[in-house]
Amino acid sequence: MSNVDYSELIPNNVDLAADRKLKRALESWHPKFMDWWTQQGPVQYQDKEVYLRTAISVDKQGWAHFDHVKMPDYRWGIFLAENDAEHRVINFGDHKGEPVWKEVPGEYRGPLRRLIVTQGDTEPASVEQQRRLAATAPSLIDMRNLFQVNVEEARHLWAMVYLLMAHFGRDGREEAEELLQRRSGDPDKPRILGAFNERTPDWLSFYMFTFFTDRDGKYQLASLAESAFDPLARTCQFMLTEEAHHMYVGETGVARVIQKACDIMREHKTDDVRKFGAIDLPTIQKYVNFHFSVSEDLFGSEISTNAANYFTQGLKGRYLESRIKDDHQLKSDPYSITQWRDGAISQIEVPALTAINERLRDDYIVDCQRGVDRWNKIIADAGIDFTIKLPHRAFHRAIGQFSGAPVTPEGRIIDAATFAARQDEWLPNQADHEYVQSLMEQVTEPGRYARWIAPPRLGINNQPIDFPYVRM
Ligand code: BYC
Repeated sequence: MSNVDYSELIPNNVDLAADRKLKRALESWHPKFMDWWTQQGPVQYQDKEVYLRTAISVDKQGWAHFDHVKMPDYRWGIFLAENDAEHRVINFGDHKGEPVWKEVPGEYRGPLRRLIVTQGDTEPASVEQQRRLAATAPSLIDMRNLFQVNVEEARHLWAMVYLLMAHFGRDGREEAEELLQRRSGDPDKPRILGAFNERTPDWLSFYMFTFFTDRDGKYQLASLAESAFDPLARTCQFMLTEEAHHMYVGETGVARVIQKACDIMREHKTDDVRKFGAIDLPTIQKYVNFHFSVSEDLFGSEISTNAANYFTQGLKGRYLESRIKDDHQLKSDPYSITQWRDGAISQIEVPALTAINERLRDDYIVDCQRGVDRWNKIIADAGIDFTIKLPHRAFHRAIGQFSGAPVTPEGRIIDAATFAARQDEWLPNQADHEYVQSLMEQVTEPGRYARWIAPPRLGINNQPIDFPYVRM
């Protein structure tokens, strides 16, 4: 069933009407979700009409419908990718070759619930992190993109809550409540993963977040899309379709900030673009250093028995598992990782099964580099001698073996005191934050942009860039 039933309070393609108990559970969660959205979703603008896309089908072609809607009227629904569970077999781990599961096997209830809750927790967290940004949106199209990302992250929360309520009984219902109780950055009830408790105080941070942190989302969702638990796999497959736009917002956002810096450098023959109200390339590099390192932490420890177990049990695979040419069980394969041992960085071979997190991080880094290369092309095309670089994987880490290691962005090991003293050179310092913050001003005239960012090349859904994306 690919078309979505919109006659229900909760649009869905999972035949919710046929399961009255589940339908009641979800409908009783709905007002609590709306309370959370009202209190923790975007500040102001809830009464404005926003040009949003809504999923109307899960077909690859034509899954989305665009129209002006007020955010509280957005139809948050439950969409699973096409059902081929009858034919799909498990791709990896000890159950390889067996039919995928439509229900949760009793012995894997705990770890599966944990994975779903961790994934679910990130979604409302990002909405909370971004809730004040509209007040300083650099243009209407940017404001619209922010709101699009927000409503879809909230839909991803629905996706995980559906799985919890449909497959984990009372425990799942309790977890669904708690997903609305934790708060990004709250010391007493923080969100689960580190990056989701950081602040997103300005638009450069927002673009970096959607480039780097949403990309962790892509890789985690792709790994969960391999799961033997079919409802989780299909949920994540459809979430990936929406996720692509979020990374596009990040990549093009940073690209436009770079473009503006380069335009000013050329026009005024100066590196001091701050004098002209733009963001200089060294500051952009510092933001890259911060967001990349914090997002790398989201992959967990390099050597992880949790990840090995998830893989062996068939709960979470590798990125594009079926395209990898090996036995998909990793009983004896090695994998080379970068290690931190006795204050030095070296390569070591470890059992591939234990290095699943690191392999995913490696795939992620390659993907990040591709985007950074595209940013660098803008700089090179402007004839400017500057290269944005991803910092070394050991730089500024808080999770895994490099946690707290005093390593520079170039990968040079220094003593801890020097590292502490020089951090301001590598990460956005207070003055950088204050400068970027000082540029943040709201621009709401269609087709006009704040002076620190270039216009986008393309509009949304073939609309012109000066379209009224938010009706103010
Ligand atoms: N912060 O073996 P380890 C997205 C904990 S983003 C805090 O290293 P494991 C999105 C870990 O829980 C994608 N704690 O890790 C993006 C464990 O705790 P216990 C979100 C952390 O379990 C933008 C201990 O450290 N989805 O969708 O192999 C906007 C040692 O565990 C962190 C997922 O993450 C951390 N960074 O892997 C909106 C997928 N890292 O057991 C949305 C689901 C580790 O000692 N989650 N710990 O209590 C997972 O697959 C895994 O939980 C992780 C960790 C990859 C996160």
